Amino acid sequence: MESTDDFGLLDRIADREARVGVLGLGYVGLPLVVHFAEAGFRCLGLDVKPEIVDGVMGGRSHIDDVSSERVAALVSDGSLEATTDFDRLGEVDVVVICVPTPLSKVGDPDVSFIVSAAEQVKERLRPGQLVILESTTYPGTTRELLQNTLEETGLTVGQDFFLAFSPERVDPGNQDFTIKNTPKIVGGLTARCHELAVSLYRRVVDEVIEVSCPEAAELAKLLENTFRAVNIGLVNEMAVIADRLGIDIWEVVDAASTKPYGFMRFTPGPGLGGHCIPVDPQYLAWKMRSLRYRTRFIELAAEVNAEMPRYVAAKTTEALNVAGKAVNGSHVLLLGVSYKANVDDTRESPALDIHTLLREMGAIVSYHDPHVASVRIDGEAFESVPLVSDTLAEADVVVVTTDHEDVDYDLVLERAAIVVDPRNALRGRIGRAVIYPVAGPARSASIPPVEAGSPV
Ligand code: SAJ
Repeated sequence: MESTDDFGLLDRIADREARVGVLGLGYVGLPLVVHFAEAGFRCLGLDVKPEIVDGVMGGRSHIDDVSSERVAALVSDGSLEATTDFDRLGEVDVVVICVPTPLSKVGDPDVSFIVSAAEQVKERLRPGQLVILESTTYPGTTRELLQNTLEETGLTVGQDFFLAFSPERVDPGNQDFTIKNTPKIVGGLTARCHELAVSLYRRVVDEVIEVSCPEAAELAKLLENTFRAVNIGLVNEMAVIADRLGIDIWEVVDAASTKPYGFMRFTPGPGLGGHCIPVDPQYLAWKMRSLRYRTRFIELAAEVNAEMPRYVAAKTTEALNVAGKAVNGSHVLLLGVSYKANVDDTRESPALDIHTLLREMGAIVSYHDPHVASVRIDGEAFESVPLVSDTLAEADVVVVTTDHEDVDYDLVLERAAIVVDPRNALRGRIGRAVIYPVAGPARSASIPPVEAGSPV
């Protein structure tokens, strides 16, 4: 039974009188709550970590994309508060849940953060509240998990409280696409839920994309990131194919990328890192396994991508062999341990797998990463070494595992003996070093260039 009454919430949203709570102040929640506050709403950020809450209340941001100045200004004018006191959830008209959705140790979805957030909201749920889930999750979570938990209060969705799903589309470090100018998908449980959620986001984003139900919104997000995982898997398999054929994969990708329609550029690499792309598709695979359906593209892409660290370790072995050296006892310098260029995040980074694989083969492995001063790998702590002539000269081989922009590649070219370059960070350049791309022939100033017209 749909409520005719929205408890005046629609008007309070329109007048920006509605109080907005954001549960989870990580790389999604903090930018979001700051954005709502800057749009004129009085906001309450909630997090289980006192250090995060104290930081916000002290006018400090722990997220690169949000400056401390912005946080401080909002806290001092009273439009942003943060607390660990979840009893205060009753104060807000809107609760947006932005908690992590990782994988468990066995690779299944870990929705424990959503479950605990739902329980926290349930204990303070009152008539008239709008609850929105933004965390990436499998289709059905909002309806099966959140609605059921919240209705244990005896309140009814669409009548007493309102519920919707709107996937986060925060791309850390992206200066071009912000919360405001990135279209926001919204799917409500009922018409009234939908109307309220759409109205809320229309006040803070340029474009709201309405879908018919939360499941469509949940699956749209998974399609976006599964699309990436599968295409990255495809281009990685193309790299292996090109290598077998003696063809430079980067030349092939660059050439294919000139097609002005019907093609989208992806580039091969040492594997698939980050907390989104390797993870999100597994939420869909898990859900479909429960419905006895195998998501073959997701599984195959995961297999190909997971194999790439081993492929790079094999390339490194090959490069040492050509130089008459065994991996065992060789000094290997990895350039970059974060999962992609110019970030400091090492979650699921393929560089860590490569580090482990080479050490298992007896190599002495060190790393240099201007963004990561230290990292734990298999329980052992490692520190970034300075990128200077000596460290390059001491290395039997250098592997470019992350193509950070702020690395002195000129020095690498001139001081390293051998470079394995799965990221094509050296962009085809020639120098003293013998360079092994992820696919295709080695090159060096001392190797005569390949005659044009024939595969290498
Ligand atoms: N990668 C490749 N080849 C590619 C692209 C990526 O090997 O062509 C690797 C990266 O090195 C990294 C992993 O895949 O290890 C994931 O890279 P990513 O570029 O997808 O970066 P993420 O994980 O930061 O993805 C986020 C996602 N944003 C959200 O979920 C809101 C994704 O949807 C964005 O498209 C992506 O950022 C982006 O474009 O930066």
